[in-house]
Amino acid sequence: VFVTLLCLFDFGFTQAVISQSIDITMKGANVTKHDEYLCSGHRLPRGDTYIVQFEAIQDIGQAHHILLFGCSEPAKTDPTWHCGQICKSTEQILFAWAKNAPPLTLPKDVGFHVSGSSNIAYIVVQIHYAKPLLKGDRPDRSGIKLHVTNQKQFFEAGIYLLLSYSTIIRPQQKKVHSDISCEFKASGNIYPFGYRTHAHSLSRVISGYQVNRTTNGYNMIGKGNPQWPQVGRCTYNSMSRNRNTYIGSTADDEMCNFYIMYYTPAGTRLSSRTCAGNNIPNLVNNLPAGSDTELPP
Ligand code: IYT
Ligand code: CU
Ligand code: CU
Repeated sequence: VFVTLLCLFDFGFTQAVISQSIDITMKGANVTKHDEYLCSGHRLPRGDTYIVQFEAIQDIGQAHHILLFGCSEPAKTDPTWHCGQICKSTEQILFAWAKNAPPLTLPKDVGFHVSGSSNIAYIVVQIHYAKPLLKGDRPDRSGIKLHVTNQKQFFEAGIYLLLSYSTIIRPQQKKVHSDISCEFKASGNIYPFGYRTHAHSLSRVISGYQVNRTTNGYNMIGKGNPQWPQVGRCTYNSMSRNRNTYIGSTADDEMCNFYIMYYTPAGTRLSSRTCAGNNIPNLVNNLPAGSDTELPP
């Protein structure tokens, strides 16, 4: 393995590295209402491309959050659209930005593979605008600047999403859990290096663990191995509500999402991208104390 690595490094120094940046921005969004979700699609340059850094571009609109999705084809060809649908077929989340987040540089030798032989030819940017534009403002062009290279990276980045779909949160409860667990095998080592949690107003804490089934150890996301079961837990407080709450997409519903950003040696990316539901309840029974302790606001 060591020799292979050295060869690759040598190769890297003799090859010209072509780097560029690509702006994935709204193509002039007219925001007229509060809480609008608008989308714009961008065709990527042909040929294998590796994203190594994401940086927010803040134009004049008030972007509450920005998401990037990979598509083989976007849902629409309009410059901007109300994003009920993002891609023609399934979308693949690539990056999420929320207010004040600094640029994300991937670890050394890690890239998100897009275009070329990947199934991502387009990137769609989705922006949640909290407020309408002011009178006289020009259309908004906020988005994300991608720093890319055409040089193959030794490691390939991916996102694995843990999510719940069948939880019902009864009213007037101090603590309701929604648990997620899956087991999977990968052909190479998996190194998690970032995570993102997402839920709605009743959510108090979302925790994600990697479980070593040999030692039965529960670690917060760290270094992985090919036997890598994952557990996620969302905890809700419904004391303020007199009705049932279901999983769904509106603010009246709830969600339970734990996104793991990981890298693996190129070519060994996980074939599965999501873990839905509590598939190994035993794993969840032994979650460490503190997994559902409310966090400071
Ligand atoms: C019902 C639910 O939990 N929806 C989430 C997770 C989700 C993400 C993707 C569902 C599907 C996806 O293709 I990517 I189907 C959800 O909608 N999460 C939002 C974004 O829409 C991704 C979020 O901000 O995490
Ligand atoms: Cu938002
Ligand atoms: Cu949501």
